[in-house]
Amino acid sequence: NVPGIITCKAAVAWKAKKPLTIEQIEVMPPQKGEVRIKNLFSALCHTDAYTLDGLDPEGIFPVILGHEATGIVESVGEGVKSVKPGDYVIPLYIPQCYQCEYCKNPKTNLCQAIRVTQGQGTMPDKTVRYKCQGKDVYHFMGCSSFSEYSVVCEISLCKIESSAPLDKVCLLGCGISTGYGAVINTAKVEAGSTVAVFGLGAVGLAVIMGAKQVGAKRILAVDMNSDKFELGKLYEEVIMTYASNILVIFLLAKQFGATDVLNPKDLKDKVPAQQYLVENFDGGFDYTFECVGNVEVMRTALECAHKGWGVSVIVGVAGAGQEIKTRPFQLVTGRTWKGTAFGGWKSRDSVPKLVQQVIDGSLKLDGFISHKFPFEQINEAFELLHAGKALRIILTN
Ligand code: NAD
Ligand code: AHE
Ligand code: ZN
Repeated sequence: NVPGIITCKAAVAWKAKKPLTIEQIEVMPPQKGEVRIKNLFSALCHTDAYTLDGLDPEGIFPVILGHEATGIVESVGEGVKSVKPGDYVIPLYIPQCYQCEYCKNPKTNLCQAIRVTQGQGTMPDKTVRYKCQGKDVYHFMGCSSFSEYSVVCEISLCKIESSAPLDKVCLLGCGISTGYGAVINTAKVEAGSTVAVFGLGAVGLAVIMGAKQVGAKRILAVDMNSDKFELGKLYEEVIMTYASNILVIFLLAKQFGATDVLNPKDLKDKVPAQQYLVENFDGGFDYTFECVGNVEVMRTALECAHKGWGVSVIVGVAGAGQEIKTRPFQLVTGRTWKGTAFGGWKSRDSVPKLVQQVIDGSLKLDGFISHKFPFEQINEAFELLHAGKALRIILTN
């Protein structure tokens, strides 16, 4: 039987910087090579806010945001073989087609099969599958998880174990996989290394978790947001004590494995942070990770990487027109500047393995979840993220 149009609820971003509105939308049936999924849980990532704030050069409105989710297949289009209705899935904003030059190159996870149309907010045939009040609504990062139903390409999906905690493994759709993969795949941090992490959101904390797991001997956690968390009980694993907020952040970072903490605002003698770090941390770090999206922090992270061998990984996303700079001498004297997308994971091969690690308990996600909201509270969720008062907020779609 040919699937029909589904009318369902979705959070539509009509314009940049405006709150989303919960709307009734029409979701068209999946075309050739496409899959329609029912989203079960979706989490907010800073990148959703980045695009909603109009900072994304590929940002296009009206759009359905969201790219960190779990779902269940509702129907499949012509030729779809790897999933069937009823399968549990995680949508992947970096697909894996196995055919393109990038999928065939072990050095990258950046499948390019649908990158151009995905960046234009459409499906590969340059049309969209969402309508609201008679108007076309664009796709986002090939996922658009802030909707009851989404249409995604088969290559942008991986099937996962039905026994997985579906309300948690949505985090493997972006932030946690990215931070963890930045350590394992992009930097390939060795045991005994020293590591500095800038930005203690879910991504930065996942870097700390990965660095601890590979046996880093020293992990410096850097953040400057002084009112990051509300006081009081934040989430199951960590009962927040009544301490200064920045201390709460650092308690949390220590919870994940940080051995040292720094709030750059505390640098009394106002030397540049990188100078302070080089002078006070044995000449700098073997690996540094920027998980903020701030080009100044990116420079600091590079310049506190150790002379001769330090590697700095950019994870943060900086807006249109933003550029990084440093003296070439920093690189000439042995530092390496690199970046990561989705932690370097080849997505359809890797995410099911990460889900398995969650099922067998070797990868823990609870500490990253600060709030669980009904879908209708999505605007409040964005406010909390903007206010720096949340880690990952899970929405029940
Ligand atoms: P978040 O907003 O939850 O966390 C950012 C943290 O940085 C906050 O704790 C904030 O207090 C801190 N911060 C802000 N300014 C700072 C400064 N000047 N110095 C130190 N700390 C500072 O964000 P997130 O969801 O963890 O994402 C972090 C970044 O990574 C964002 O830019 C996001 O777009 C990007 N991201 C990239 C990828 C990728 O594939 N490359 C994947 C996911 C997220
Ligand atoms: N459209 C944005 C892209 C920004 C960006 O770098 N995105 C990351 C993922 S962030 C997920 O939270 C990424 O994987 N990029 C790879 C790609 O192909 O875009 C912009 O700024 O242009
Ligand atoms: Zn993300």
